[in-house]
Amino acid sequence: MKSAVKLLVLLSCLGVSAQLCEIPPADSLLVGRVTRQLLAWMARRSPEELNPSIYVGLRLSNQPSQHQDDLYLNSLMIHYQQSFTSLALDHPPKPSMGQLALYLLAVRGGCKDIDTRKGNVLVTQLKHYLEEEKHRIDTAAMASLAFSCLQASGLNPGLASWISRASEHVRDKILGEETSEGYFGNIYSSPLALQALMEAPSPVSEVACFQAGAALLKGLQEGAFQNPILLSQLLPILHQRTYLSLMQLDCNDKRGPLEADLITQIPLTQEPRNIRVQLKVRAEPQLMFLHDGQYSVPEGATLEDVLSKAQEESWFTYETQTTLSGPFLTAVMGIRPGERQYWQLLRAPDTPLMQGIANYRPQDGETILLSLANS
Ligand code: B12
Repeated sequence: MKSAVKLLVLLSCLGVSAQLCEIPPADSLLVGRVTRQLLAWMARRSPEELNPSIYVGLRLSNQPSQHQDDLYLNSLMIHYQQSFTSLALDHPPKPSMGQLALYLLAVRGGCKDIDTRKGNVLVTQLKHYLEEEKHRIDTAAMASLAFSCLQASGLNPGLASWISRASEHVRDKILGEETSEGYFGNIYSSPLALQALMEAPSPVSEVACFQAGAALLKGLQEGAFQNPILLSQLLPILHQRTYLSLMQLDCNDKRGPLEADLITQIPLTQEPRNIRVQLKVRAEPQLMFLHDGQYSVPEGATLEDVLSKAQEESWFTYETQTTLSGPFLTAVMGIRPGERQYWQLLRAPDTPLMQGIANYRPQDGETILLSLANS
């Protein structure tokens, strides 16, 4: 089941009570900083930057303020309804199944009625997507959340023992992916994994939850989280909530603007020094590099800054597509990946980067390899 499909299952049974596995309490200044990061993303309202995941994350964290909430939710609703009811073939482009499922979660979180004519069109569209995608498999965390949701909803009494076994199976799979640092998979798959374990706790997961929570808080403190989707999966956990908590939200709450906290920006006293980064491009392992150049960028620059510098100074070219997670590299030197291919980001010789071009910051002397790979 694709993660978006599981999101849909979740959506259909948001009526369950959450049982929590504990993570260490988060420092309120840190929580304030993450909330502010997401609120800053919320200020971006261009159609391609509207992001239902951000709304869901904030809504599960007692934000945004009522005023920001109305504005953002309205923009989301107009955009998504137009995308599906527009007669023009691909203008604006139709949201993916995952985006549509997140949007419907956002509408639910915003206490709006989905059961309207326009809402029904979207739900029907989601069902079509679901039919097309039902044989694909990906993340265990989303599957686990979906099973917890089904289990608690009691909608399928005949399947109760099957669902229970499936839920235990995926929970064991998540626990089996625990790393020595305490993550499940890696730092970026851990927020959703923790949400899953919070909804399907067992005595076995108690210690693992606590350790993963501590590791995530450390990563967060060190600035490892920039991707808005991942931040919005993480913030609810800091409030001991999950996607399944959407149903228990108080629709009459009075949410105000976030109180100012004591975080002070550290002033930049010195011009950053320049570092050198080598950029190589290959489309086939055996062939020579299509591009190989060295570029000088300020220390702390992102990989996207390096690509942009390379494009300015050489024959190198690249294109990106805006996604809910940020810019995704779609073409390099005019080459667009074929079906089930993508441009993989590696630190030479063969270490895949764990962040995208907008968030990864290369070190001095590092070689980055853009490699056409199979997904
Ligand atoms: C599926 C997937 C892929 C597929 C996407 C293609 C497809 N047809 O589905 C492939 C294999 C191509 C892929 C590639 C990469 N991925 Co990926 N991917 C995922 C996954 C499992 C699900 C994404 C999704 O469906 N999102 C939900 C929908 C609603 O949002 P969406 O915006 O419509 O989805 C699109 C984007 O998410 C985009 N996408 C996928 N991965 C990435 C990574 C980045 C950085 C960006 C900006 C966009 C992006 O593809 C989706 C479909 O079009 C997530 C894990 C997760 N559970 O989120 C990791 C994840 C997003 N990927 C990740 C990474 C690191 C990458 C790579 C940078 C790996 C690499 N070293 O090359 C590359 C991106 C390189 C590039 N060209 O820019 C990380 C991001 C971590 C971070 N800090 O931001 C995640 C969280 C996995 C992880 N736990 O480490 N990915």
